[in-house]
Amino acid sequence: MWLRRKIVVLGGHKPHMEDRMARLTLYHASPSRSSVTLWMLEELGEPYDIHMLDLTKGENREAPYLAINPMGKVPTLRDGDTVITESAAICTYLADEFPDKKLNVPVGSPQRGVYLKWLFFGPSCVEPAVIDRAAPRKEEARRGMLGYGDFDTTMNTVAAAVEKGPWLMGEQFTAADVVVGAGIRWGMMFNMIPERPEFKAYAARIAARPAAQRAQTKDLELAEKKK
Ligand SMILES: N[C@@H](CCC(=O)N[C@@H](CS)C(=O)NCC(=O)O)C(=O)O
Repeated sequence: MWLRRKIVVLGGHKPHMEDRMARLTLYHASPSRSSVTLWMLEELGEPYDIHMLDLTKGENREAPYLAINPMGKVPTLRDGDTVITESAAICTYLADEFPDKKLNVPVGSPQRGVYLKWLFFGPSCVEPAVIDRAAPRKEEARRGMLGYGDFDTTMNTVAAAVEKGPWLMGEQFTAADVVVGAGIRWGMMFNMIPERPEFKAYAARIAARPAAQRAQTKDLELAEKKK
């Protein structure tokens, strides 16, 4: 069947046998927003399969994929019978599902609220602020109407949070750093976010993480294979 044939087995840290299906499958396109979740899976270190979709061929708009993600977007994560879409939700889910990996702040911890704030801040504030700046709206929306307020306040808020570091939650690296950190790195790469010292230092700390490096290498290999 279409969805089965296209599965590429890559595994997390350790590649596993081609005939064994991992618990987790990422429906992915390289490079794309889905790369955030590829990085998250590498941080997690659990085995996973990758199902590649070619967005240029519109495979994400074909019926079998729309059946699991009606938005026709990547990423989608399958964990057994559970299907999760939205990259920040996937990162949140994985961190909570594998608490021994210490990538979440558990329910009951006094810091859980702040952790959730950052997980939502990525898609609610950082991403729309950057996209609006890159492709300004014709009629300038009023600050109060925009969920993120304005670009500078959004960026100042993240900068203040990562200035001390090393991570958003202090000493603990969490899924929130994957979500927000990916946005900051991506924005700086395309000159859509100013290269201020707080962001440069934060991005450098991220770039030094072996999991971030593995994810980047994998993504480049996958993009190359597509050609
Ligand atoms: N809010 C979604 C956005 C996902 C998204 O826009 N993915 C793009 C790739 S960067 C996509 O699938 N585009 C293909 C399309 O819309 O046809 C998330 O964060 O997961």
